[in-house]
Amino acid sequence: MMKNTLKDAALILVDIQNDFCPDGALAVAEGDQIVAVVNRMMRVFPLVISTQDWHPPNHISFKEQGGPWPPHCVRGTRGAELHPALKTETIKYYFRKASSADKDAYSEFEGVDENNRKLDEVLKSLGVRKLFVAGLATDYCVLATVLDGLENGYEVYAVTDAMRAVNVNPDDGEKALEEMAAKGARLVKSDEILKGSKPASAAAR
Ligand code: VGL
Ligand code: ZN
Repeated sequence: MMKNTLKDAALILVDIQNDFCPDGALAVAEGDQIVAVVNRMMRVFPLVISTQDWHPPNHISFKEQGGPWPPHCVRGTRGAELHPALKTETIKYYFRKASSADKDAYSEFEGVDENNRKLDEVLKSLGVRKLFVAGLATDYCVLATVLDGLENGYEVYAVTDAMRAVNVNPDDGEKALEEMAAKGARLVKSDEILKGSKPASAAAR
């Protein structure tokens, strides 16, 4: 199904960080279970990008500042680190977002890499046309990133078994998937991607 279609594709790994995994500060149920799935998927993509929620200690989204969340993903802490089992060898770019105290951001399109480049700029410069989005959490940063990807003109695939939801309300994750699909994203399973795909050559990365 996906044969030969991943040449101009990027795998975007959204916020696979300790604080969004069980025992983390903003734990997502089964958040850690996606790690094995994304580790398997990476090898068929010519480009893999990882992102992080990266807040200062007094961030506006934290309850003490009137925000909705417990403190999480504070820059430089263990909770903000990527899950230790995530394979990083093929990750080419790292983006971080929501780094200033007075502004929150859910979409990874608002983040910057180590050279202060925006995600859209890097993707366009590399000729990427398709985004495969996985990560945490389905109902916040994955949703916002998928919708922004569509708005920025990409063909967007949401890899449904490689994401988990916060589910403040029990069906938030389901609703997020419905919204993605309604706006034009394609919902796929990691197996469908892996089935017809050969490993990407290291040179392509
Ligand atoms: C996220 C809630 C707060 C996310 C980030 O990465 O989905 N959710 N900050
Ligand atoms: Zn956050």
